[in-house]
Amino acid sequence: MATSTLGGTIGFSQPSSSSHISVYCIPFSTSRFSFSRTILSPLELEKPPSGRRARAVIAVKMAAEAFQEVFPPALTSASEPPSLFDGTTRLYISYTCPYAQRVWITRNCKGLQNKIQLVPINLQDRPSWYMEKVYPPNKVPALEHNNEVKGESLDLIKYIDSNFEGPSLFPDDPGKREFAEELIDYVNSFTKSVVSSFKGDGNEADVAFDYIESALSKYGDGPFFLGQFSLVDIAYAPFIERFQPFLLEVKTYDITAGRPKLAAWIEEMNKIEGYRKTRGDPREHVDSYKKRFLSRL
Ligand SMILES: N[C@@H](CCC(=O)N[C@@H](CS)C(=O)NCC(=O)O)C(=O)O
Repeated sequence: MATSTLGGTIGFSQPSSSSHISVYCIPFSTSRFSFSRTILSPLELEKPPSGRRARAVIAVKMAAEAFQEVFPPALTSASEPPSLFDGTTRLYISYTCPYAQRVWITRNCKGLQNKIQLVPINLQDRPSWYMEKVYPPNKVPALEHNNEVKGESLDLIKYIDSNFEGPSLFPDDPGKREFAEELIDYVNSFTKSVVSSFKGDGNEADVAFDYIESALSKYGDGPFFLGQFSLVDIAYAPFIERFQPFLLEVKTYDITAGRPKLAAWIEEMNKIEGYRKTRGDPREHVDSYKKRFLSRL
C-alpha cells in the first residue's frame, strides 16, 4: 500500500495542487478577528456561511480563487538581473531549497502572491549578479524589500509575518508565543539530529521525532504545533517533507509509526494550499538526499 507523506504519495506522481479546494492557511487571526476552527473541509465550504465563520470561509475561498500562479523558470548565469531596487518586493528562492520554501510558504499563506514576486535562482548555475548585486552571502532565500535585502529563513518568516498584511501566523497568547520560540530555536538541532541519524542506527532520529510528537501533543485546539497553524509548522514542514520519504525508503524507518500526532499533522499540513503549492516531488527528494548523504556514509 502506498504511504502518505508530506510530499505526496511515495511511488505515485504528486497530486495536482490546484485540483481540489481544500484549506488554505489557517491563521491565528486576521487584523480584525480570530478563527476558532482550524480546518474547513471542502464540504463545509459549500454550506452558506454566517457571522465570523462566514468571514473565515470567504477569506479562504478568496484565497482559493485568487492564486493560480504560474511559476517562473529559474534564472541562470545567462539571465539578466531584475531591475533591482525599483520598489518591487522580491523573494529570491530556489525551487528545491527547504529554507527558501519556508519563506515561500509564509508568503503564500499571508496571501502575498501579488505583493511579493518570486525570483527563482538556479543554484547550480547561479548568476554572478546575485552575489555581486543582490545578496553577498550568495544563498537563498533573500528578500528584497524597501531598498534592502535580508536573508535567513527563520528571520524572514517572522519579518514577513510582522511587516506585511494578511492573517497573523504567530500567536498573541504569551504561553503559545514562548512555546513557538522554543520550537523555532529547536528546529536546527532537530534537522541536525535527523541528518546525523542517516549514518547511524536511527537513535538520534527517534529522539528528535519523539520530541516533535510530544510538542504536537501540547495543545489540543488543533492538529498543529500551537493548535492552530503558525510559523512553527512552516519552519518544520520543508524538512519533514524530505526526511519522511528518505527515511522510509533508505532506512525503512516510518517516522509516523507510533506517532499519531505527527501522522495527523502531516495529513493536515497537506491540506494547506499555501504549503501544497511549494511541495517537491518525494521521489526527487529521495534521489537528491541519496546523492547528497549516502555518498558520504
Ligand atoms: N541559514 C540559511 C541557510 C540557507 C541555505 O543554506 N540555502 C542554500 C540552499 S538550500 C544555499 O543557498 N546554498 C548556496 C550556497 O551555500 O552556496 C537560512 O535559513 O536561510
